[in-house]
Amino acid sequence: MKIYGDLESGNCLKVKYVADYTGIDYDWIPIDITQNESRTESFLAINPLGQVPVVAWDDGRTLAQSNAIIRFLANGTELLPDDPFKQAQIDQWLFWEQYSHEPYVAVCRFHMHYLGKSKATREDWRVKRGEQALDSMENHLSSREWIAGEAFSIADISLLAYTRVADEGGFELNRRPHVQRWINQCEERLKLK
Ligand SMILES: N[C@@H](CCC(=O)N[C@@H](CS)C(=O)NCC(=O)O)C(=O)O
Repeated sequence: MKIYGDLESGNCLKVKYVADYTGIDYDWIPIDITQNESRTESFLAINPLGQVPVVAWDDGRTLAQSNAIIRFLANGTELLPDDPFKQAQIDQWLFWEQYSHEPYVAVCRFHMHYLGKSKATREDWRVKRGEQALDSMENHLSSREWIAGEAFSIADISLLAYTRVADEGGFELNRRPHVQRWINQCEERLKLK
């Protein structure tokens, strides 16, 4: 399996985290999105949408969209229970991550971290939605150990990717102790520290 990704991208790191945790063998193919490497003819042949992450197998199959990829890779592992309702509980957080968290937290981080722009130049409406997403997580995690169900899952990995670097987008993690505790737990599980 080949993972095409940029190591600065949380969406790509989700895939790496799941592959490393579950022991899946892969080749990492670096794609530097700042150098438009996701727009070359050879890359567009793998993902016509021009985005990383994308995964390719020797038999010609490809799969894009970080949460679809991690959901597929996690099948049959402890990161995704077999029970359909428990899977749906995880899915609700994967969808929430893409609709209510990533477009705000990750895009503010892109603005500052990738483009080198100042915190003051972030879009107010986007900052507001990012703060709301992190507050929702703080509230949710105040009474639970993990994001979905009783165990560490791909819901945690999906949300971890951009939450752990939210400070690079100008968001304060210091005043969110439950989120911080959860980040530490996830990082320990993934051996990121
Ligand atoms: N919803 C997609 C988002 C993918 C995405 O936005 N990828 C960015 C990097 S994080 C990218 O490839 N940007 C380069 C481009 O759009 O040209 C996912 O979850 O995989």
